[in-house]
Amino acid sequence: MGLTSAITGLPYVGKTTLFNLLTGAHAATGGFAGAEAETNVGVAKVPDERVDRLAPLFQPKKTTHAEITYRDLGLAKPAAPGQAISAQKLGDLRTADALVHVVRAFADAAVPHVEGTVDPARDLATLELELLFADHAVVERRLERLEPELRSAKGAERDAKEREKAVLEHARSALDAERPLRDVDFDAEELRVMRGFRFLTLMPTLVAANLDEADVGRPDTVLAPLRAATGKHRATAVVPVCAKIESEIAELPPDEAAAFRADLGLAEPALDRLIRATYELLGLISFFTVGPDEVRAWTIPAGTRAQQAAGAIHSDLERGFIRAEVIEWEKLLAAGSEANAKKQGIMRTEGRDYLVKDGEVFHVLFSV
Ligand SMILES: Nc1nc2c(ncn2[C@@H]2O[C@H](COP(=O)(O)OP(=O)(O)O)[C@@H](O)[C@H]2O)c(=O)[nH]1
Ligand SMILES: [Mg+2]
Repeated sequence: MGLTSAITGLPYVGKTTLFNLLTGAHAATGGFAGAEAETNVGVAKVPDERVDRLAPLFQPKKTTHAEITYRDLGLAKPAAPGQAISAQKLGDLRTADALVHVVRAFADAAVPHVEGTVDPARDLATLELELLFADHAVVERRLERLEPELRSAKGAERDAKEREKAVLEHARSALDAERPLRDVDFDAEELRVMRGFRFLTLMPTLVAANLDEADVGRPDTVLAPLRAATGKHRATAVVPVCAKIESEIAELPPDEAAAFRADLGLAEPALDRLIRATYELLGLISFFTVGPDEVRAWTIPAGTRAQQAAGAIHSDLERGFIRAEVIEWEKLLAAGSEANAKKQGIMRTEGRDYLVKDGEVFHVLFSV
Protein backbone atom coordinates (compact mmCIF):
# COMPACT_ATOMS: atom_id res chain seq x y z
CA MET A 1 0.00 0.00 0.00
CA GLY A 2 1.83 3.06 -1.23
CA LEU A 3 0.80 6.52 -0.30
CA THR A 4 0.12 9.07 -3.03
CA SER A 5 0.07 12.84 -2.70
CA ALA A 6 -1.21 14.98 -5.55
CA ILE A 7 0.54 18.31 -6.03
CA THR A 8 -1.90 20.88 -7.28
CA GLY A 9 -2.22 24.65 -7.61
CA LEU A 10 -2.51 27.41 -10.19
CA PRO A 11 0.05 27.70 -13.03
CA TYR A 12 3.46 29.28 -12.27
CA VAL A 13 3.37 28.75 -8.54
CA GLY A 14 6.30 26.32 -8.42
CA LYS A 15 4.51 22.95 -8.44
CA THR A 16 6.95 21.26 -10.78
CA THR A 17 9.94 22.86 -9.08
CA LEU A 18 8.70 21.43 -5.78
CA PHE A 19 7.94 18.06 -7.40
CA ASN A 20 11.52 17.88 -8.70
CA LEU A 21 12.86 18.80 -5.28
CA LEU A 22 10.82 16.12 -3.52
CA THR A 23 11.43 13.29 -5.97
CA GLY A 24 14.83 14.14 -7.45
CA ALA A 25 13.25 14.30 -10.90
CA HIS A 26 14.19 16.81 -13.59
CA ALA A 27 10.82 17.60 -15.13
CA ALA A 28 10.68 20.80 -17.19
CA THR A 29 9.56 23.86 -15.25
CA GLY A 30 8.22 27.24 -16.26
CA GLY A 31 6.16 26.16 -19.27
CA PHE A 32 2.53 27.14 -19.38
CA ALA A 33 1.51 24.48 -21.89
CA GLY A 34 2.95 21.84 -19.62
CA ALA A 35 0.98 23.17 -16.69
CA GLU A 36 -2.28 21.66 -17.83
CA ALA A 37 -1.10 19.01 -20.24
CA GLU A 38 1.30 16.72 -18.49
CA THR A 39 1.35 14.84 -15.25
CA ASN A 40 4.68 14.15 -13.60
CA VAL A 41 4.91 11.13 -11.35
CA GLY A 42 7.79 10.41 -9.01
CA VAL A 43 8.63 8.66 -5.79
CA ALA A 44 10.20 10.20 -2.69
CA LYS A 45 11.96 8.19 -0.03
CA VAL A 46 10.51 9.02 3.36
CA PRO A 47 13.45 10.41 5.33
CA ASP A 48 13.76 8.47 8.57
CA GLU A 49 16.81 8.80 10.72
CA ARG A 50 15.72 5.76 12.71
CA VAL A 51 16.15 3.47 9.70
CA ASP A 52 19.57 4.96 8.97
CA ARG A 53 20.69 4.41 12.56
CA LEU A 54 19.34 0.88 12.89
CA ALA A 55 20.90 -0.32 9.63
CA PRO A 56 24.55 -0.37 10.82
CA LEU A 57 23.58 -2.81 13.57
CA PHE A 58 22.59 -5.42 11.02
CA GLN A 59 24.72 -4.57 7.98
CA PRO A 60 21.71 -5.65 5.92
CA LYS A 61 21.85 -6.45 2.20
CA LYS A 62 19.12 -3.87 1.76
CA THR A 63 17.90 -0.83 3.65
CA THR A 64 14.41 0.19 2.64
CA HIS A 65 12.73 3.44 3.53
CA ALA A 66 9.02 3.98 3.23
CA GLU A 67 8.01 5.69 0.00
CA ILE A 68 5.49 8.26 -1.03
CA THR A 69 4.43 8.88 -4.61
CA TYR A 70 3.99 12.45 -5.76
CA ARG A 71 1.89 13.31 -8.79
CA ASP A 72 2.41 16.81 -10.14
CA LEU A 73 -0.92 17.83 -11.64
CA GLY A 74 -1.06 21.22 -13.24
CA LEU A 75 -4.25 23.22 -13.48
CA ALA A 76 -5.33 25.99 -15.79
CA LYS A 77 -6.38 29.37 -14.50
CA PRO A 78 -10.15 29.22 -13.96
CA ALA A 79 -11.84 31.03 -16.87
CA ALA A 80 -14.90 31.24 -14.69
CA PRO A 81 -15.59 29.59 -11.35
CA GLY A 82 -16.08 25.88 -11.82
CA GLN A 83 -14.24 25.70 -15.16
CA ALA A 84 -10.61 25.37 -14.23
CA ILE A 85 -10.25 21.66 -13.81
CA SER A 86 -10.69 19.13 -16.56
CA ALA A 87 -12.50 15.90 -15.84
CA GLN A 88 -9.26 13.99 -16.28
CA LYS A 89 -7.40 16.17 -13.78
CA LEU A 90 -10.22 15.74 -11.31
CA GLY A 91 -10.00 12.00 -11.73
CA ASP A 92 -6.25 12.14 -11.16
CA LEU A 93 -6.64 14.27 -8.07
CA ARG A 94 -9.23 11.90 -6.68
CA THR A 95 -6.91 8.90 -6.75
CA ALA A 96 -4.60 10.58 -4.21
CA ASP A 97 -4.56 10.07 -0.45
CA ALA A 98 -3.72 13.71 0.23
CA LEU A 99 -3.40 16.99 -1.61
CA VAL A 100 -0.40 19.27 -1.61
CA HIS A 101 -1.75 22.61 -2.69
CA VAL A 102 1.08 24.91 -3.74
CA VAL A 103 0.46 28.64 -3.48
CA ARG A 104 2.81 31.28 -4.77
CA ALA A 105 4.25 33.64 -2.21
CA PHE A 106 7.32 34.60 -4.24
CA ALA A 107 7.59 37.73 -6.32
CA ASP A 108 9.55 37.36 -9.53
CA ALA A 109 8.96 39.68 -12.47
CA ALA A 110 10.38 37.02 -14.79
CA VAL A 111 7.68 34.52 -13.81
CA PRO A 112 4.17 35.47 -14.95
CA HIS A 113 1.40 35.41 -12.39
CA VAL A 114 -2.01 34.32 -13.61
CA GLU A 115 -3.73 36.85 -11.33
CA GLY A 116 -1.23 39.65 -11.86
CA THR A 117 -0.33 40.05 -8.18
CA VAL A 118 1.12 37.85 -5.46
CA ASP A 119 -1.59 36.99 -2.93
CA PRO A 120 -1.33 33.41 -1.67
CA ALA A 121 -4.44 33.59 0.53
CA ARG A 122 -6.53 34.70 -2.45
CA ASP A 123 -5.12 31.97 -4.68
CA LEU A 124 -5.76 29.39 -1.98
CA ALA A 125 -9.39 30.48 -1.79
CA THR A 126 -9.71 30.42 -5.59
CA LEU A 127 -8.57 26.84 -5.90
CA GLU A 128 -10.46 25.62 -2.85
CA LEU A 129 -13.61 26.96 -4.41
CA GLU A 130 -12.81 24.98 -7.57
CA LEU A 131 -12.48 21.78 -5.56
CA LEU A 132 -15.73 22.59 -3.80
CA PHE A 133 -17.51 23.10 -7.12
CA ALA A 134 -16.12 19.80 -8.36
CA ASP A 135 -17.48 17.93 -5.33
CA HIS A 136 -20.78 19.72 -5.63
CA ALA A 137 -21.11 18.58 -9.25
CA VAL A 138 -20.45 14.97 -8.23
CA VAL A 139 -23.11 15.15 -5.52
CA GLU A 140 -25.65 16.71 -7.85
CA ARG A 141 -25.07 14.18 -10.57
CA ARG A 142 -25.41 11.24 -8.20
CA LEU A 143 -28.54 12.65 -6.57
CA GLU A 144 -30.14 13.08 -9.99
CA ARG A 145 -29.41 9.48 -10.91
CA LEU A 146 -30.60 8.22 -7.56
CA GLU A 147 -34.16 9.44 -8.13
CA PRO A 148 -35.14 6.93 -10.85
CA GLU A 149 -33.09 4.20 -9.13
CA LEU A 150 -35.03 4.77 -5.93
CA ARG A 151 -38.33 4.42 -7.70
CA SER A 152 -37.49 0.93 -8.92
CA ALA A 153 -35.42 -0.33 -5.96
CA LYS A 154 -36.91 -2.61 -3.31
CA GLY A 155 -36.06 -3.96 0.12
CA ALA A 156 -32.50 -3.74 1.37
CA GLU A 157 -31.33 -2.16 -1.87
CA ARG A 158 -33.86 0.59 -1.45
CA ASP A 159 -32.76 1.18 2.14
CA ALA A 160 -29.16 1.51 1.01
CA LYS A 161 -30.11 4.02 -1.66
CA GLU A 162 -32.21 6.02 0.80
CA ARG A 163 -29.21 6.15 3.09
CA GLU A 164 -26.97 7.25 0.27
CA LYS A 165 -29.42 9.99 -0.63
CA ALA A 166 -29.52 11.27 2.94
CA VAL A 167 -25.72 11.31 3.16
CA LEU A 168 -25.37 13.13 -0.15
CA GLU A 169 -27.96 15.70 0.87
CA HIS A 170 -26.01 16.25 4.06
CA ALA A 171 -22.87 16.74 1.96
CA ARG A 172 -24.67 19.06 -0.44
CA SER A 173 -25.88 21.35 2.30
CA ALA A 174 -22.30 21.75 3.54
CA LEU A 175 -20.99 22.42 0.03
CA ASP A 176 -23.81 24.92 -0.60
CA ALA A 177 -22.50 26.81 2.42
CA GLU A 178 -18.96 26.57 0.95
CA ARG A 179 -17.80 24.27 3.72
CA PRO A 180 -15.26 21.64 2.65
CA LEU A 181 -16.51 18.16 3.52
CA ARG A 182 -13.59 17.49 5.87
CA ASP A 183 -15.10 20.11 8.21
CA VAL A 184 -18.37 18.24 8.54
CA ASP A 185 -19.09 15.80 11.37
CA PHE A 186 -19.96 12.73 9.37
CA ASP A 187 -20.28 9.50 11.30
CA ALA A 188 -18.41 6.35 10.34
CA GLU A 189 -21.36 4.98 8.36
CA GLU A 190 -21.72 8.20 6.37
CA LEU A 191 -18.01 8.25 5.65
CA ARG A 192 -18.25 4.67 4.42
CA VAL A 193 -21.06 5.61 2.04
CA MET A 194 -19.02 8.56 0.74
CA ARG A 195 -15.72 6.73 0.34
CA GLY A 196 -16.30 5.68 -3.25
CA PHE A 197 -16.86 9.25 -4.42
CA ARG A 198 -13.37 10.30 -3.36
CA PHE A 199 -14.46 13.84 -2.63
CA LEU A 200 -11.65 16.35 -3.00
CA THR A 201 -12.70 18.57 -0.11
CA LEU A 202 -12.66 15.52 2.14
CA MET A 203 -8.96 14.93 1.51
CA PRO A 204 -6.31 15.97 4.01
CA THR A 205 -4.71 19.06 2.52
CA LEU A 206 -1.24 20.47 2.92
CA VAL A 207 -0.80 24.02 1.74
CA ALA A 208 2.78 24.49 0.59
CA ALA A 209 3.52 28.20 0.70
CA ASN A 210 6.26 28.76 -1.85
CA LEU A 211 8.16 31.62 -0.22
CA ASP A 212 10.20 34.37 -1.73
CA GLU A 213 13.94 34.02 -1.11
CA ALA A 214 13.75 37.23 0.90
CA ASP A 215 11.14 35.78 3.26
CA VAL A 216 12.71 32.42 4.01
CA GLY A 217 14.25 33.65 7.26
CA ARG A 218 11.09 35.50 8.32
CA PRO A 219 8.16 33.52 6.96
CA ASP A 220 5.58 34.56 9.56
CA THR A 221 4.19 37.61 7.76
CA VAL A 222 3.47 35.43 4.73
CA LEU A 223 2.23 32.43 6.69
CA ALA A 224 -0.06 34.29 9.10
CA PRO A 225 -2.87 35.02 6.61
CA LEU A 226 -2.61 31.49 5.21
CA ARG A 227 -2.78 29.98 8.69
CA ALA A 228 -5.74 32.21 9.48
CA ALA A 229 -7.49 30.86 6.37
CA THR A 230 -6.60 27.20 6.91
CA GLY A 231 -7.05 27.30 10.69
CA LYS A 232 -10.80 27.23 10.12
CA HIS A 233 -10.52 23.86 8.44
CA ARG A 234 -9.82 20.38 9.71
CA ALA A 235 -7.10 18.17 8.26
CA THR A 236 -5.38 21.19 6.74
CA ALA A 237 -1.88 22.45 7.47
CA VAL A 238 0.50 25.04 6.07
CA VAL A 239 4.11 24.15 5.31
CA PRO A 240 6.58 26.80 4.14
CA VAL A 241 8.92 25.87 1.29
CA CYS A 242 11.25 27.80 -0.94
CA ALA A 243 11.25 25.53 -3.93
CA LYS A 244 13.85 27.38 -5.95
CA ILE A 245 16.58 27.90 -3.35
CA GLU A 246 15.93 24.53 -1.80
CA SER A 247 16.45 22.93 -5.23
CA GLU A 248 19.79 24.70 -5.51
CA ILE A 249 20.75 23.58 -2.00
CA ALA A 250 19.79 20.00 -2.80
CA GLU A 251 22.53 19.94 -5.46
CA LEU A 252 25.23 20.67 -2.86
CA PRO A 253 27.21 18.03 -0.93
CA PRO A 254 25.32 17.17 2.30
CA ASP A 255 27.52 19.10 4.78
CA GLU A 256 27.52 22.24 2.62
CA ALA A 257 23.78 21.88 2.13
CA ALA A 258 23.24 21.72 5.90
CA ALA A 259 25.36 24.83 6.47
CA PHE A 260 23.53 26.70 3.71
CA ARG A 261 20.17 25.71 5.16
CA ALA A 262 21.19 26.81 8.64
CA ASP A 263 22.24 30.21 7.23
CA LEU A 264 18.78 30.64 5.75
CA GLY A 265 17.09 29.58 8.96
CA LEU A 266 15.79 26.30 7.51
CA ALA A 267 16.12 23.54 10.09
CA GLU A 268 15.66 20.67 7.66
CA PRO A 269 14.98 19.92 3.98
CA ALA A 270 11.56 20.63 2.46
CA LEU A 271 10.95 16.91 1.96
CA ASP A 272 11.30 16.22 5.70
CA ARG A 273 8.90 19.03 6.57
CA LEU A 274 6.32 18.02 4.01
CA ILE A 275 6.41 14.35 4.81
CA ARG A 276 6.22 14.85 8.55
CA ALA A 277 3.19 17.08 8.03
CA THR A 278 1.68 14.45 5.70
CA TYR A 279 2.08 11.68 8.30
CA GLU A 280 0.56 13.93 10.96
CA LEU A 281 -2.37 14.91 8.76
CA LEU A 282 -3.10 11.34 7.74
CA GLY A 283 -2.51 9.91 11.21
CA LEU A 284 0.27 7.60 10.03
CA ILE A 285 3.08 5.99 12.00
CA SER A 286 6.09 3.84 11.13
CA PHE A 287 7.32 0.56 12.49
CA PHE A 288 10.45 -1.34 11.49
CA THR A 289 11.58 -4.82 10.65
CA VAL A 290 15.26 -5.67 10.97
CA GLY A 291 17.63 -8.47 10.05
CA PRO A 292 20.65 -9.35 7.94
CA ASP A 293 18.58 -9.30 4.74
CA GLU A 294 16.76 -6.04 5.20
CA VAL A 295 16.16 -3.18 7.57
CA ARG A 296 12.90 -1.64 6.57
CA ALA A 297 10.32 0.99 7.53
CA TRP A 298 6.60 0.28 7.17
CA THR A 299 3.81 2.83 7.21
CA ILE A 300 0.51 2.12 8.97
CA PRO A 301 -2.35 4.16 10.40
CA ALA A 302 -2.00 4.95 14.11
CA GLY A 303 -4.16 2.56 16.09
CA THR A 304 -3.36 -0.48 13.93
CA ARG A 305 -3.32 -3.82 15.75
CA ALA A 306 -0.28 -6.08 15.60
CA GLN A 307 -1.97 -8.67 13.41
CA GLN A 308 -3.07 -6.12 10.80
CA ALA A 309 0.32 -4.44 10.94
CA ALA A 310 1.86 -7.82 10.11
CA GLY A 311 -0.37 -7.79 7.04
CA ALA A 312 1.39 -4.65 5.82
CA ILE A 313 4.51 -6.82 5.52
CA HIS A 314 2.82 -9.85 3.94
CA SER A 315 -0.67 -11.31 3.96
CA ASP A 316 0.72 -14.69 5.21
CA LEU A 317 2.02 -12.93 8.31
CA GLU A 318 -1.43 -11.59 9.03
CA ARG A 319 -3.20 -14.87 8.30
CA GLY A 320 -0.82 -17.04 10.29
CA PHE A 321 -0.03 -14.49 13.01
CA ILE A 322 0.94 -16.08 16.33
CA ARG A 323 2.65 -13.29 18.23
CA ALA A 324 5.16 -10.49 17.79
CA GLU A 325 8.40 -9.67 19.54
CA VAL A 326 8.55 -5.93 20.01
CA ILE A 327 11.14 -3.39 21.08
CA GLU A 328 11.39 0.40 20.77
CA TRP A 329 14.01 1.34 18.19
CA GLU A 330 16.13 3.38 20.63
CA LYS A 331 16.28 0.50 23.07
CA LEU A 332 17.43 -1.83 20.35
CA LEU A 333 20.02 0.70 19.28
CA ALA A 334 21.27 1.04 22.86
CA ALA A 335 21.39 -2.75 23.33
CA GLY A 336 23.49 -3.04 20.17
CA SER A 337 21.89 -6.27 18.95
CA GLU A 338 18.74 -8.32 19.27
CA ALA A 339 20.67 -11.00 21.15
CA ASN A 340 21.69 -8.42 23.78
CA ALA A 341 18.18 -7.05 23.95
CA LYS A 342 16.87 -10.57 24.61
CA LYS A 343 19.51 -11.17 27.27
CA GLN A 344 18.53 -7.92 28.96
CA GLY A 345 14.89 -9.00 28.82
CA ILE A 346 13.78 -5.82 27.06
CA MET A 347 12.12 -7.51 24.05
CA ARG A 348 8.43 -7.94 24.76
CA THR A 349 6.01 -10.48 23.42
CA GLU A 350 2.71 -9.03 22.24
CA GLY A 351 -0.47 -10.63 20.93
CA ARG A 352 -2.55 -9.87 17.88
CA ASP A 353 -4.60 -7.06 19.48
CA TYR A 354 -1.58 -5.09 20.61
CA LEU A 355 -1.70 -1.50 19.28
CA VAL A 356 1.50 -0.81 17.40
CA LYS A 357 3.34 2.39 18.40
CA ASP A 358 5.45 4.66 16.24
CA GLY A 359 9.11 3.62 16.22
CA GLU A 360 8.74 0.02 17.31
CA VAL A 361 10.76 -2.83 15.85
CA PHE A 362 8.73 -5.94 15.12
CA HIS A 363 9.45 -9.60 14.67
CA VAL A 364 6.35 -11.47 13.63
CA LEU A 365 6.09 -15.15 14.50
CA PHE A 366 3.62 -16.89 12.25
CA SER A 367 2.63 -20.20 10.80
CA VAL A 368 0.56 -20.83 7.69
N1 LIG B 1 11.92 33.28 -7.56
C1 LIG B 1 11.40 32.07 -7.45
N2 LIG B 1 11.04 31.43 -8.57
C2 LIG B 1 10.49 30.21 -8.46
C3 LIG B 1 10.28 29.58 -7.21
N3 LIG B 1 9.71 28.38 -7.42
C4 LIG B 1 9.57 28.26 -8.76
N4 LIG B 1 10.03 29.37 -9.40
C5 LIG B 1 10.08 29.63 -10.84
O1 LIG B 1 8.76 29.82 -11.32
C6 LIG B 1 8.61 29.29 -12.63
C7 LIG B 1 7.43 28.33 -12.65
O2 LIG B 1 7.76 27.21 -11.86
P1 LIG B 1 7.09 25.80 -12.09
O3 LIG B 1 7.64 24.89 -11.07
O4 LIG B 1 7.23 25.38 -13.52
O5 LIG B 1 5.58 26.18 -11.77
P2 LIG B 1 4.24 25.34 -12.06
O6 LIG B 1 3.62 25.93 -13.27
O7 LIG B 1 3.40 25.59 -10.84
O8 LIG B 1 4.61 23.90 -12.20
C8 LIG B 1 9.93 28.60 -12.97
O9 LIG B 1 10.67 29.49 -13.78
C9 LIG B 1 10.60 28.44 -11.61
O10 LIG B 1 12.00 28.47 -11.70
C10 LIG B 1 10.71 30.28 -6.03
O11 LIG B 1 10.61 29.78 -4.90
N5 LIG B 1 11.25 31.52 -6.22
MG1 LIG C 1 4.36 22.57 -13.77
